[in-house]
Amino acid sequence: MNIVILTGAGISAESGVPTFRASDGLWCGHRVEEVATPEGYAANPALVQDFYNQRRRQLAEVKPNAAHEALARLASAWDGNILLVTQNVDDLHDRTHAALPPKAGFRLIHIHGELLKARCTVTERVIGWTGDIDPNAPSPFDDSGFLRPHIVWFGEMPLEMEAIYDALSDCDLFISIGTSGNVYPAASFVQEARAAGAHTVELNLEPSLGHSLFDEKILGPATEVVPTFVG
Ligand code: BJW
Repeated sequence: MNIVILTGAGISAESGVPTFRASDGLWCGHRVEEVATPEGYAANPALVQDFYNQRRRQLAEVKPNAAHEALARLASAWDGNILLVTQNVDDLHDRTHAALPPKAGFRLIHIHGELLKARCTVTERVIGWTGDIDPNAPSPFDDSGFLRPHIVWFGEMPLEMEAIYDALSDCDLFISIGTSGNVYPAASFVQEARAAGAHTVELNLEPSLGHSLFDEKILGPATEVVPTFVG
């Protein structure tokens, strides 16, 4: 049996990583267009780098929670394929999976990029990056460019789409965890999974925009509902 799991900001909320669309959420104090679009970056790279530098620093203060751990246990016990697609740019899934032996048939994709990576604006080369990015420093790969956060902003192409659609087309179970369903193409994955005949399950604190597309809905905090569902 092949499983595709989609996670959003809600799975990391109880680790202390703010979600986006809550009233006290991540966009609070910023217009989305200012910090999460290529146009915002072009207009004010220092503001955008500061926003992501702060969030990169916050990663040192947070830890994976019981929901991340339950998914890692599932992945290490499961005999079929599991594709874990996260919209989150934190590294909390990476940390829990790295703590367990590698498992054939398991793959983690960060569809919206990763805070702990930077990308050259000219060559598009990606490198691991744990400190602040200096908005004025030339790129180490091409000194006519800069390093930018390896993040998928609005209007940019999400990562690894071919692998994701391949897995969705051959998926028996689709589980969506802690995402509001506001952002495409991730919000439409449930429809792809349904078209493949998959059973669809939503685990969320509040129903997502696309909640009617799920066969099963379990409401509650991720640290409770995910370990219970995964068993
Ligand atoms: C809990 C909880 C707890 C809380 N326990 N749960 C129509 C079709 C296709 C595209 C578009 C379209 N209309 C417009 C578009 C374009 C656009 C888009 O979707 N716009 C919308 C606003 C409508 N999309 C794009 O531009 C994307 N690119 C693209 O479409 O390229 C073309 C293409 C088309 C088709 C196929 C392939 C390509 C790119 C989108 C990039 C999104 N980037 C961001 C910022 C990234 C970096 C950063 O972190 O700064 O990604 S936006 C932001 O939203 C972030 C998130 O990953 C994403 C999703 O948010 P998420 O995770 O759902 O968080 P919230 O806050 O919305 O919800 C939190 C949830 O948690 C809630 O449900 C709570 O209930 C729950 N929760 N506590 C369990 N304790």
